[in-house]
Amino acid sequence: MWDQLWVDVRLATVVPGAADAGLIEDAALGVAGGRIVWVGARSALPAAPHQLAHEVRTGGQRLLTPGLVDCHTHLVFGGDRALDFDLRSQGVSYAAIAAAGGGIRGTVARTRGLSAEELAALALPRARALLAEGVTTLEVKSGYGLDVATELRMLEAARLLGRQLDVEVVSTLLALHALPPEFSDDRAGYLDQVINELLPAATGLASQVDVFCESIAFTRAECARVLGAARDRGLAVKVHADQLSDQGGAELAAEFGALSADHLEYTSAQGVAALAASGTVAVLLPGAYLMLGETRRPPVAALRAAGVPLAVATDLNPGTSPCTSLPVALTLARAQFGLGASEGVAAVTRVAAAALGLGASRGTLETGKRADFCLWNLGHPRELGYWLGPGACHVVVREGRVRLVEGAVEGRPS
Ligand code: DI6
Ligand code: FE
Repeated sequence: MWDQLWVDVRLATVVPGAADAGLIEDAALGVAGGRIVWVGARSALPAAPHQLAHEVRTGGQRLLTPGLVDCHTHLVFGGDRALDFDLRSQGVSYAAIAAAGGGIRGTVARTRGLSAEELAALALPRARALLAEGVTTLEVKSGYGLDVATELRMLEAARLLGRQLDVEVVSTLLALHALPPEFSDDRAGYLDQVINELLPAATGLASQVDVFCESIAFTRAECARVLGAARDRGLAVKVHADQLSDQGGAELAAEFGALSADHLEYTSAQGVAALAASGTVAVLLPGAYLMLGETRRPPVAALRAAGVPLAVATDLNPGTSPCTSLPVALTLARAQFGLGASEGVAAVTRVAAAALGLGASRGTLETGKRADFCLWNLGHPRELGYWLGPGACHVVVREGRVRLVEGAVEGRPS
């Protein structure tokens, strides 16, 4: 007997290449031991529902999709940057605010004094907001400590959050984000500290390493040093690439076999070709594009034509993307970057899972995958990435456990 059988659902498998995100009308989904054990048309079920599973749940003709994967967040931080945003609305640029000691360094100043428990408590409502809208796997980056102890506390906070919310958190050491003030005359010294102290200390707490390759952050050569050291330790790598200018960030990501290259607004044709050759996922971050008033779009048509897989994430962070909803980020990506409906659903499920190296175990509704899925108050996959606000998520199931029903947590209290 299976643990659960869902019937009366319109199910989007999100397998590659299928029309309408692999939609199966009047579908059924069987779950046992936290895994998907059966997917298909209800009419093809091998027996009557109550003979197959202990618990039969009806979806009321709602849309069932894989659980969403938010593959790029900076969820853990102190304070906020509402003042920066107000300055930007008066015409001060992101780069000018950063140069004046605000920006990322402003958040660093408000993060360093906090314990891991305090950081987790501040991040908790933001994480809950993401989960309430369908996220079942979540990436969290460090990068607002810029010293060994605080970076480790940020990673510890991410671990605490995962435990408290009973959700899988993939932790990323954002090893190069900004030059800390105490190293303002000693870039090489900071890199030495990152490579010789931070990376060894964070291995085990983080499974991935990220770098911000940008004119206001770190050069391609500096990033290459850190990515090389990360790779030597067996850590997966990713790159904040070409967000504000073309730094060859996409080429750098490809050179190191990165799981993903993120942002990509200024990526060149060569950068696109490099990503295609390396199989690196392009992660689009439409919240940052919107909030920075950016007008240069990532080369989505060229990426698509080259066969680069496209993911979408919130980039949830205080400076450039205070976005706590992955469905909203998807709608922004569709509106601003021209993603199609099926492409969009895949971008927050299957491809986002691949951007975290988790494509084998989640991101589609196929037998053998983790039973992570969402039931939406929607009727067709094209409606995910259409509404520009909350309210569509009806039930979230993580590893076969019903975790959330219309905003109310079911199961283990958190
Ligand atoms: N790019 C971003 O959009 C975030 N980090 C990065 O490298 C912004 C981080 C911030 O402004 O606090
Ligand atoms: Fe980011």
